[in-house]
Amino acid sequence: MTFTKREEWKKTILIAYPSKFAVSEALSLAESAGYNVIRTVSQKNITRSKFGIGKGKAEEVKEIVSNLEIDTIIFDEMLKPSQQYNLARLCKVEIIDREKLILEIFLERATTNESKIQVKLAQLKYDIVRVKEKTRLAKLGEQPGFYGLGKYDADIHLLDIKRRTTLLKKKLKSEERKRALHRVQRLNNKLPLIALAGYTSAGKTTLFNLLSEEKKDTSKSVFTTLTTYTRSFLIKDRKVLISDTIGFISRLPPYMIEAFKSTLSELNYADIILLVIDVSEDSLVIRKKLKSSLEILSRLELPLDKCILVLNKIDRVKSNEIKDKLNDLVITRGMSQVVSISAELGYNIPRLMEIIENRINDPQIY
Ligand SMILES: Nc1nc2c(ncn2[C@@H]2O[C@H](COP(=O)(O)OP(=O)(O)O)[C@@H](O)[C@H]2O)c(=O)[nH]1
Ligand SMILES: [Mg+2]
Repeated sequence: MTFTKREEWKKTILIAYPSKFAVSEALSLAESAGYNVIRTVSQKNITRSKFGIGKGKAEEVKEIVSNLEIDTIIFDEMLKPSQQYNLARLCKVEIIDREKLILEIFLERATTNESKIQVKLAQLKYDIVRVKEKTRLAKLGEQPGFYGLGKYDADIHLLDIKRRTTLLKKKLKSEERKRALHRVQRLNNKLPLIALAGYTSAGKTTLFNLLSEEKKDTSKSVFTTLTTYTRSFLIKDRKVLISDTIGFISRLPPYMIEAFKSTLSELNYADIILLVIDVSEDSLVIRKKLKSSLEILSRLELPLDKCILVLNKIDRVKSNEIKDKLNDLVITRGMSQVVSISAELGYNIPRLMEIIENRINDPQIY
């Protein structure tokens, strides 16, 4: 995954819908799961019955797989086990569909026991339909052991999955009890926590790296390196924590919601949430993403007044468009502050820091 060198990442073809948004989101997701996408194949309809894509396109993909020595195909849509199997059998490589890709990322990002359990539960849900398909195919005399349906041990069957599900649900209950305790500890820490939220590819990680590297906290405190995704940094000598989250993902199947929420658990403890939006996108996309971001935050019961709206990638917006785009975002009622930045170029970061500083010095918060 992400900790290996890029050259060691799996060589991957991405099959996605042709929209710019769909492709860029899928690329970011693939990248954060450690796949090296060297070719993107787009098709309008990727929900066809046999292979997901049409027969001709599938043959084309097969060619590319063998010519470029591809290891994996990422299919940016949910595939039925039979489709996944058919395509894998045709192309002779593993097919990672959208659900599987998201689950891999969740697993990598799950930091608490609770979120690990949530992700495992979601994985078992994903597996169960595939094990069923495997049994069905085996009865038909097929040998579904390779590629398509995952590398399950032969002895993993439905009963085992059900047993594990029951066990995990029990563990989950006890973890939920512990969570209350964890929250109390967090409050005792007294270190302000800033969490990053927003859609994939908005620039959260870029901003996270910028803030935590530039204003690095070099003291040898236990908090200096919490996890890969939470670091501490200094604002005018005051130590604060910052957490990068996986962020929001579109088209999430309902059974993954709990796992998704738990990968965002840092948001629950955050004093400040930086909601990062990519303003280089079309106004329509921006509006849509902002709207659903606010919906997700409210579903997670996170108060909007904790949020600072960070409009990122301002370097890619023409100056005459900036005003229009900002006017367009008047729907940000309830969000007390808005700041435009470029995380890549470091533009307006002092202003962002100032806003954060004022927030954490607000006696209403502490
Ligand atoms: N032009 C420009 N690109 C940016 C900016 N911030 C991030 N990016 C790019 O946007 C892409 C996604 O950024 P990333 O931080 O991984 O997004 P995340 O998915 O929200 O963590 C990367 O290719 C970044 O280099 C910015 O301010 N300006
Ligand atoms: Mg990121």
